[in-house]
Amino acid sequence: MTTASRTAEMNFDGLVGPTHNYAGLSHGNLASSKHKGAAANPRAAALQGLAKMRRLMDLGLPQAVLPPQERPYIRGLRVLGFTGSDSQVLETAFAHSPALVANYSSASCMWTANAATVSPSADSGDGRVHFTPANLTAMPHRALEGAQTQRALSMIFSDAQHFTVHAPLAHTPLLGDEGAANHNRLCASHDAAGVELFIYGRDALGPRTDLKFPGRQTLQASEAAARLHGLTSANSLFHAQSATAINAGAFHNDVVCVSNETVLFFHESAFDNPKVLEKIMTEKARPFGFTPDFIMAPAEKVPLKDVISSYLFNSQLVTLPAGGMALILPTQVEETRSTKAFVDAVLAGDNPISQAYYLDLRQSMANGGGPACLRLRVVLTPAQQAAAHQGVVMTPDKITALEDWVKSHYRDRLTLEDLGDPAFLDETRTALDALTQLLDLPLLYDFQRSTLDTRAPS
Ligand code: SUG
Repeated sequence: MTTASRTAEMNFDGLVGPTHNYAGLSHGNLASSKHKGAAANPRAAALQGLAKMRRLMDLGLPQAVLPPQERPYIRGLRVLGFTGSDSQVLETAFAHSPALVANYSSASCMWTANAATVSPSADSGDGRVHFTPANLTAMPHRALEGAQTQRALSMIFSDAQHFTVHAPLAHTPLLGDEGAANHNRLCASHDAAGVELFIYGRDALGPRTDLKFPGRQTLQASEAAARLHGLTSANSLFHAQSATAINAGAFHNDVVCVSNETVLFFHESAFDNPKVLEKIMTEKARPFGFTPDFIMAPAEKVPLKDVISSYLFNSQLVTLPAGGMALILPTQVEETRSTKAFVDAVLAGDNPISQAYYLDLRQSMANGGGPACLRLRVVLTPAQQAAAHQGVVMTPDKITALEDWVKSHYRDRLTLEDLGDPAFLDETRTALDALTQLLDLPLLYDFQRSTLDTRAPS
């Protein structure tokens, strides 16, 4: 691995799995509902994701991947009482309910911003990086991810001297946890201690009647993650996402907000009482030696509906090795007049953001996943970078190897009818088996451990 000589933020992108499809599973996610039943192109989706990773590496940024999870998830269907060979389990379940199999076949773990909440060792106080895998309780297809995420993170960050991978929080409406998609971190620079900002959609113990779509992240889950990670009231802050944003289709906070080092880049409608948030954050930042840069898009210049359709704030905001920051945006932002004009104004303005790159991520975008959804940020010291599993760290050659792997194993057209086909199950397993060799993660998947074992995954 190209171990950086300094503390750096490493992006762990979700490698898009071979079952990428449009099943319309996410109520409150307008793109997911709109594309329900459309034919997907898993090959293009995976190649678009890899092209994004290559682009960030070309900018000099460290890059890694999280592997796709096992889908269709046969062991999960066995737990529901389907029996026989793996092919029979799939066929019987599909005959019973194609919609059920769609839930057990989703490639949704590609959006690794939802994989976990991560606190760097500079914040946690015990010298370790802490991970809490998200339970994703709000959506049935995503609620399957937590246990497998925990396993993958435990294999990649196995060194207990440097890392603590917690269990996902319990699957209860009280503790709905969607991971880093509702978590920001402000700091003077990535190697410094900072203030972690948790944005929740719902206080599960308080009354909230103004949501027409699910507020997936609860205050109680955010507080639990902060406690588990050793954060204190000095370096954490909890604030509500606005009902206006959720009801307009911002099902995660990262649809209306992104942070990097001193910058909080957000829409006017992102939060309840944004001025209060700015004031408290400014006070909390002071002992950490920085003043936050709040860059807010006013609703009169950038309508919320343009934000939701273009995913302006689901951009990656990265610190360039030579200094300054760049936005990595979906092409939809360039194609939308109000958002393009706003980005141009930000680039010309007096703030740390000096560059913008527009990338084609249409396959993921059609399910409501932009550049920021596709990555989990992990700040690592040089020693932690060296202690992480090197097989998932990207080099230009490894990206090429993964592109070749996609080209030889992925379909370029997938519909909901295909999900019940045992031949497709075999295809996905052949692909995932080959992947574990490429990433040096043997026995990552349940089907590699034992196809006859019907117990719930560990
Ligand atoms: O959870 N879409 C995902 C998109 C997640 C985006 N992530 C962040 N904003 N961080 C979701 O709603 C759609 C799957 C389908 O309909 O087939 C889906 O799961």
